[in-house]
Amino acid sequence: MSDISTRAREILQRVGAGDPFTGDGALHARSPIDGSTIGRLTPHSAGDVEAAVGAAHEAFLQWRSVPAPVRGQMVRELGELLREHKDDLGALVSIEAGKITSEGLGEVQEMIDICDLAVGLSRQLHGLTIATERPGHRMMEQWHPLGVVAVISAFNFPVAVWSWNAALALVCGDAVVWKPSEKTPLTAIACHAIAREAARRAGAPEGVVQLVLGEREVGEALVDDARVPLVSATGSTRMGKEVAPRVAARLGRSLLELGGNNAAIVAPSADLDLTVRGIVFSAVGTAGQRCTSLRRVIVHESLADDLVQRLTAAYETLPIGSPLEASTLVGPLVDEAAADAFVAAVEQARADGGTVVTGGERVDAVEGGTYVRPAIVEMPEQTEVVRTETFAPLLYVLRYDTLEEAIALHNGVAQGLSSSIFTLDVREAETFLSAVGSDCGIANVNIGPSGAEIGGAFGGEKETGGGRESGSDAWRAYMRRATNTVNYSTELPLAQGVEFL
Ligand code: UN1
Repeated sequence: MSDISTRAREILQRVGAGDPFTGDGALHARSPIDGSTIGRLTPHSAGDVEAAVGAAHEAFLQWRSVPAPVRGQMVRELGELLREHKDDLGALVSIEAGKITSEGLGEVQEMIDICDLAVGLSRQLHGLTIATERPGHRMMEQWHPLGVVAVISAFNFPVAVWSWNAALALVCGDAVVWKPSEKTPLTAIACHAIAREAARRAGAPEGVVQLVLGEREVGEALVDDARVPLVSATGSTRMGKEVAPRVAARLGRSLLELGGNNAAIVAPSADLDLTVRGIVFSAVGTAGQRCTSLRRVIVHESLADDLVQRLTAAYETLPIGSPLEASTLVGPLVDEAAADAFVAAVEQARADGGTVVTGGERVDAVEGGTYVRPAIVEMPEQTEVVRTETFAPLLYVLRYDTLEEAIALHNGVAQGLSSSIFTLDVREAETFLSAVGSDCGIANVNIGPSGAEIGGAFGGEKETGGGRESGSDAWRAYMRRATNTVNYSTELPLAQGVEFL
C-alpha cells in the first residue's frame, strides 16, 4: 500500500469514519498526487437514495420543532470537531483534491468560519413586522424550516461547499442529504462521520445528515425526489442546465453555483506589485481549479508589456509538485481529462492567434500525477476559447484602451461569478462596482476574484446560476417564508376597502 493510501486510511480512522473500503466496490477513491487508488467503495443505488431521503425527512419532522438556537448547538459541536480535526481533514483534502497544504487547511478553516456564522445566525432567523392597513390587525412574516435539502458538491472544494450549505440548512431546521463529487468520496465520508458525531453530541435526530455516494444516477434520484424542496448544486454550467429543469419540472427550488470566467481589469493607475501578486494567486492558486479562479486579465495598453513581463517572471518561479511538500505552490490537476482539456485549450488559443507567453504543457512532477505548467496566453481578441471556462491554470491576457471597452470585454462572457479591477482611481473603481460596471455576483477592487470570505453572499449571475450561499442573508434560501395577518379586533375589515356580508 502506498504512503498516501496509508495516510488517508489513518486519517479516516482518527476522524471516526472507520474503514469504509470494500475490496471490489465500483467507486475508486484516488489521489491526483500520483494517480494511485487509495481504496474502493460501494456506490449507493437509486433505492438507497430513496431510503436516505426518507430517513432525512423523518428526522426533519422532529428537527423543525427544535428551537433554532438549540439547533445551533449541533453546528457549534460541528465547528468544535472541525477545529479538533483541522490538520487531518486538511491533509485529506490535499490527498484527494490535490490542494497544497495551506489551501487544504484554508478550506477546513472556511468550514469552521461558516459554523461560527451559522451558530450566531441561529438566534437571528428573524422576519419583519409590517404595517397593515386594517385597524386592530397585525401583519408579520416568519421563517420556517423548509425540509430536506440536497447538496451536490464538486471536487474542487470537496468539503467547504457542503459546509456552507449544511451549516445554514441545519440551523434553519432542515435535514441535509449530501452527494459529493465521485472524485472526492473520502473527504465526504470523513465530514459525514464528524457531522454525525456532532448530531449525537447535540442530541439531534440521527438521520438529520445523510451521505449518498455515486455517479449520475445517484444525483438524478436526489434531484427528482419530490420530498426534496431545495437542491443546492455546485459544479459545471452543463450540470446546472440538466439539474435546473428537472427540479423545476416538479416545481422544486434550485440554488445553483456553476461556472465562472472571472476577469481582472488592470487600469493605468494600478499598483503593479500588488496586482501581480493578486493575479498570480487568483490564476494559479488551487491550480486554477476554483470556480472563482482568474481566467482573463484585461489590461490597459500602456502597461500591458510591463505586466506580462512581470507575470511571466513570477510564473517561472512557481514550484510545481506534490501538494504535500511544504514548498509547493502548484499541485496537480484533478485527473487526466482535466490535463487534456488544459492542453487542448492552449492549442485552440494558439490556433485563434494567441501567443503562449509561458507554460501550457504537461510536467512530470510526480510519477502518475497530472501536473501542468500554468500558462499565460496573450490573445488578439476574446475568441470562443476565452469565453469558455477551462478548469485549469490558464490565463488569457487581452488589451484595452478605454474603460468602457474593458467593461464590455469583461461582461462579454456567459458566466457571471466573480470579478475585479486593479486601480487607484476612485472613478474607475466605483464605475466598475456600479450598475453599469461588472455584471458579476462578486466584484472586488485591488484584490483578485478568488478567495472570498464566508461573511458575504457567494454566487453569481447569468450562466453561473443566480444562487447565493454562505453569508449575508443567504440563509433565507433554506427556509420558507410565511406571511401572517392576525386580527385582534372585534370587526372584520377587508383589505382594499372591499365590502362583503
Ligand atoms: C468554488 O470554487 O467552488 O472564493 C468555491 C473562493 C472560495 C470558494 C470557491 N472561498 O475562492
